[in-house]
Amino acid sequence: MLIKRYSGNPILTKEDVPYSVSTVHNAAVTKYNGKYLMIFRSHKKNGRSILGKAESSDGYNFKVDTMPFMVPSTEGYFKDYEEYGIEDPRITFFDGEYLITYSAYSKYGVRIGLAKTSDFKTVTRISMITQADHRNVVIFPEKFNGLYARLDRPHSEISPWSIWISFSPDLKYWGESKLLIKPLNYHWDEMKIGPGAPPIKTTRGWLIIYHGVFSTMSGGIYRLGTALLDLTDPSRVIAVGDDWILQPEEVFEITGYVHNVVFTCAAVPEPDGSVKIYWGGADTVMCVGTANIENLVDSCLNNSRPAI
Ligand code: BMA
Repeated sequence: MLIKRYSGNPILTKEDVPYSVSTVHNAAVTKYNGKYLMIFRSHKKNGRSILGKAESSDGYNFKVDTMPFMVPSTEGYFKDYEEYGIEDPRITFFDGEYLITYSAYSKYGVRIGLAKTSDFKTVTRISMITQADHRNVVIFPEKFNGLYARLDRPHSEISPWSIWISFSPDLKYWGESKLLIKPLNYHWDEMKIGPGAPPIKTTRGWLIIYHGVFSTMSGGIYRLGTALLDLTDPSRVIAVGDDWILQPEEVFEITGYVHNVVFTCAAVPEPDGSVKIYWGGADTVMCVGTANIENLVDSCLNNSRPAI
């Protein structure tokens, strides 16, 4: 088994939140000031989402702030595009700042917002960095040829829910987009795929943990898989693992707000070569597990499926 589930899962539930929410899931996690900092998504009881903050000294036991960290904007440009809620944050540490991407829902569709913070007390919105029908943007922690890079997931009828890469000189304006990985027919990820955790640098390439969905008669099943991108040119796919690395198995992954979901927005590499992978269980609770990074890379390289 590549991922060892933490025996104390779920690590965070709505009972741990001091304000009224009905779920705690799809969280970003990063290290900040020697601690683990988590920004998690919660459904409010009107069905729309907000982001909360929790802190931990060991990555397993989290304490939630008394107030939400980010709620839909009530002013200016952002207000129109966040009206239906903000979801699924991802954090990348870059040049002393934490870049936070999140899905912004409104009557205009789903777009990706970019915000930043350096202290997790105040947060500044920078820009909406996609048009509608994009989700799951993860920013690389390094530049390539002077450009920021991100993985994203536009959706269209001809090329549904696939993983692309885009580049930017300033984090606001993105281009040079290229399709990297498509869902594969009659495969665990055949319906849709999307970037999960921000890319992890390894000696053999950028390790990508992504989600894939298989449609069944009782709804979709969300699982996690791996891919490896070239270290100096991440628009080159080295491999996409054939097998999933995690699927819903615990009761709190199988049933909940949305049944049969494991969905990741965060993986925190540790100095000992392990990685803590965080995932939302059934869109209801937060879970964590550990894996060895080299083992994930080996499994991706040794048993691959075509990228496109
Ligand atoms: C996706 C997103 C995720 C969610 C998943 C399963 O489309 O909405 O936030 O975890 O569906 O419901």
